[in-house]
Amino acid sequence: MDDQEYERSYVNKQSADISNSTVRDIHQTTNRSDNRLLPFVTIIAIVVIGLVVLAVVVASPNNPSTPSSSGQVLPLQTTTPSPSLTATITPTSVPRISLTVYRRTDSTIQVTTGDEITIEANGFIKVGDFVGSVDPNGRTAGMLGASLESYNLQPNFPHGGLMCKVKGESQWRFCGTSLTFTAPFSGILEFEVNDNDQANNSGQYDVTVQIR
Ligand SMILES: [Ca+2]
Repeated sequence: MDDQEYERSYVNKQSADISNSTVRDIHQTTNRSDNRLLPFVTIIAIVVIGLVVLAVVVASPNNPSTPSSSGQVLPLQTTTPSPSLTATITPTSVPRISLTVYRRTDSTIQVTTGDEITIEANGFIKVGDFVGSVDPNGRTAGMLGASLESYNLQPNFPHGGLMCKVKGESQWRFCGTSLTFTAPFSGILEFEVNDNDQANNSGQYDVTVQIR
């Protein structure tokens, strides 16, 4: 090997050494960079995961404590179904007690204090040749408007009309074709035809009584 060859060989060796050293330095530098970045990458990953979890929790529609825009906690909304009202009211059947009346009648119908008594009546009674037949409402005047008070048991009630009371009451009630009243005390119901001469009468009133 002459001097020139030795010089070229030496230069090539130095170049190779320099290249190897550079590659080694770059590799070490890269490793150091990786080692410094690792903690930051880990922290960023944890933060991103945390944000995703928080977003999912906040966006949950069933979250009862989702704050409103004003910062207040809204109550959990519940849906209460409206009740369907299907109850059917069936009227209580009140027994009807029937009897006929053509004169004073002490019935066997017992009432108690506070009972609501409903009486209905129809039919006709001929109260005399002069007046003729009347229904339970009676008649207030005879022919040509003549007064009939003198033929009455109860002067101020229509002649021949149906009257009633609870046994023990001092005054008759005018019943007519329909009357509802409250029993002032307990007792039996009494009926009467407002006519002071019943011997010349014919016919009858058909009466029904309901007690509630
Ligand atoms: Ca009569």
